Amino acid sequence: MENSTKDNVRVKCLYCRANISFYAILLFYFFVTYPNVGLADIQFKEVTTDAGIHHAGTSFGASWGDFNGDGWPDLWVGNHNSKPTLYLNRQDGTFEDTIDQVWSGNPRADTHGAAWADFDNDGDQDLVELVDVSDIERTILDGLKQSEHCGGFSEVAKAFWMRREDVDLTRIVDYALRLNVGAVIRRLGYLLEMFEAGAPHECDRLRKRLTASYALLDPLLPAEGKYLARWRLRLNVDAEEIKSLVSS
Ligand SMILES: [Ca+2]
Ligand SMILES: [Ca+2]
Repeated sequence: MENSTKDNVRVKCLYCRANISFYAILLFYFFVTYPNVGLADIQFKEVTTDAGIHHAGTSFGASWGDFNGDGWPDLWVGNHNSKPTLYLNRQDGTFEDTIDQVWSGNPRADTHGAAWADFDNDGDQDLVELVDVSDIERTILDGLKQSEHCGGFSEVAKAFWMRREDVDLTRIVDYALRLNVGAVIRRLGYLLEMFEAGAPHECDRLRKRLTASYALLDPLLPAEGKYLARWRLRLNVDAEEIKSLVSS
């Protein structure tokens, strides 16, 4: 009985070896007869310039999405530390850079990855671009200085409100005084008081730097609205409008 079992095992092993040998010979014959089988019949052609892709430089991310909802994929390229590009698909194998028509953010942003998705669930695709931020205080001051890169004063106010518990008031006032840009000092003081976020001492430090001239609260909007002597600002954005915006 025991010998019979050993014989069975031996027979099965021989059968396995025979099978393996058979398939090895079959594969060898197959590849000798058809040497190109297994290599995909796909080739590539350099069409970057012809397609209208012109930017050369570092980028940490590129993402396909249908920006205009025409069913053709468009391409967002973050272009690290330089202005991004949004290549609109012309549906003929070429693309058009439309970034200046649709975007006015910080052209020196430390951009990384990006992704398209319908974040607000309204049926069209939206884009999220991840940006490295050194610290929140500098970022807010950058926004107050160059509001055109972040959508205007209201957007900066919104960002401040969302991160108000993370903002170090002494540090942001220190930064503002060191930066020494009159419009920034005025807008920061107004922002702190509007949200009742600033300690009186910090606002006093800012007010001591004020000069007689006036600045616009939002440099992107027309020069209109009442003058606020306390911060030497012309209020071309309504404070209540901003408050309702940030609380929505
Ligand atoms: Ca498209
Ligand atoms: Ca959407």
